[in-house]
Amino acid sequence: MEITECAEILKSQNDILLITHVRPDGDTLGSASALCHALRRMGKRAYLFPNRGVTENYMDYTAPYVAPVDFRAKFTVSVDVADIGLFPDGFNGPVDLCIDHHPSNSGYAAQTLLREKRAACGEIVLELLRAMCGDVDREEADLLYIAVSTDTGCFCYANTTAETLYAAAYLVEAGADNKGINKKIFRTATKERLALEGMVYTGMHQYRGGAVTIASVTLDMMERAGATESDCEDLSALAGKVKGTKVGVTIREMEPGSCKVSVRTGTEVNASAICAKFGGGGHAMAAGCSIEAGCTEAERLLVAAIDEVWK
Ligand SMILES: [Mn+2]
Repeated sequence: MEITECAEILKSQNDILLITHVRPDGDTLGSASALCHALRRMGKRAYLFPNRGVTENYMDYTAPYVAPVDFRAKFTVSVDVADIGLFPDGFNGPVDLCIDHHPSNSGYAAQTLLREKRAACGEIVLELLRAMCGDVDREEADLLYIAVSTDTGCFCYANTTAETLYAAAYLVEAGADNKGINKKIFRTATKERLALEGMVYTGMHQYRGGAVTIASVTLDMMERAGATESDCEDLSALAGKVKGTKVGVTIREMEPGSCKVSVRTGTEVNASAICAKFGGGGHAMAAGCSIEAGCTEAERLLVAAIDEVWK
């Protein structure tokens, strides 16, 4: 679907409900909130479906857009939601329009605006708002800057393109508070998060001469650090920071005997193939799975799986 086509559809609708994904990140929340703000600027009733997973960092930004319990939607739009399995708790569909950038998008919506090469949904929504309203205002610029910067690790990850940087430049010119947002999201951490990181780094194990680094986040570590869920964003990036690592694995104990695993790789090894051994999947360089075992046993199983996949 063309951007202009999508803009026309939204212009013709009212009472619009915007859906963000489960365990919402800055991209889904920033993109959906910016779209919501722009729709209201056009005189429409628009709200975000109340997502229970919004972490503290994003609450102030999304609060003005959350739907009241009696809101009756006539048109539903999902933003950054690749599949129905990622719907937020309490939402079951259907979805009229999906705006997304995940190559894995399953096509569950009646219509889909998909741009697989875009690093963030925020880039797509920026284009959409420019087509719909001609510009973005300061509030939308902040929200879209959050979207674009968070999905690219503040423009550090390999998904960052010239288009991403043009989008960021446009948003800063439109009044986005890039300094304040960068400080708050990328340069500030709770002391609980930092204590947890310290334990994770200290407890890492390496295999195959340091090419495989495995980090564990146990319930005991969480308790000793006094950490909560909002202290746990992006923990899967830590293992890959160790020099020489080609496969970075993070094992997170969710409850005793049950772990969530995330695998990050370079081009040498397929992360998805490793996770497929445990019924999981994802992208070639970033994948995940669950293992019903404690962290120590999960680590043993993962080392064996990596040896099978990476001969
Ligand atoms: Mn995204």
